[in-house]
Amino acid sequence: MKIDVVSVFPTYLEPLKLSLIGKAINEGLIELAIHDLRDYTHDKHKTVDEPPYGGGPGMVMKPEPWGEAIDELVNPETILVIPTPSGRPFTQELAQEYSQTKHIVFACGRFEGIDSRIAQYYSSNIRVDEVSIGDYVLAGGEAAVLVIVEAAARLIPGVLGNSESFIDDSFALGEMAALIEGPVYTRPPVWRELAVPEILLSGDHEKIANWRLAQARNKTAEIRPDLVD
Ligand code: 6GU
Repeated sequence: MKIDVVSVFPTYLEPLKLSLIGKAINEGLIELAIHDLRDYTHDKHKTVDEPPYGGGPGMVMKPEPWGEAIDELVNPETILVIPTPSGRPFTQELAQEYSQTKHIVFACGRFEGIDSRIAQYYSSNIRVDEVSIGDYVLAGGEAAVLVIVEAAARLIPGVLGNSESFIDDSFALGEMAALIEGPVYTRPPVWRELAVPEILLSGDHEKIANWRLAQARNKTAEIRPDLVD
């Protein structure tokens, strides 16, 4: 999988080179390139934003530098992802889809966003996803890209050490579909007078699986009733 990220704060994306994703890059499972939007400007001040037409607060990102950057990076199979609080919700299902995508270009807007003609223009030739990671407002798309790439990358076969370790994730698709994972424990068996539930020490794998499913259902009903049928 190839990932290109365009941003006015390219160093914001450096954490992608750490840990799980860094390892996947070193192993050739992911190819990552980070681009500075200002490299696609031509004026002395490397201008990327201007006041919005129609008035209002803040600044809007000009289409020209974005057009030059995206033209250089995309091919007909690329998905162009534009993180924005006005996008469609980013979900585990979309993470799964992105994990199977050959090439994604992320366009990180700052300020009040990118001139809407960018999404409009590229939509007629390639898939353009305007995506939001939640109901709150960030100062720019960079933090959202960290979230989206991490969620997708760990689903690429070979990226996680143990290929089973995402099967019962909260929100994983499959048997535990749309359930929040229940509590987890490791040694010691008693810590500050708190004991690990006895059933987990029983060695009865069927009983343990049923217990975990019940725990997941209870926790989901309690804190995410919206996920329960
Ligand atoms: Cl993807 N971008 C910004 N700027 N704010 C957000 C967001 C994205 N998702 C939620 N809030």
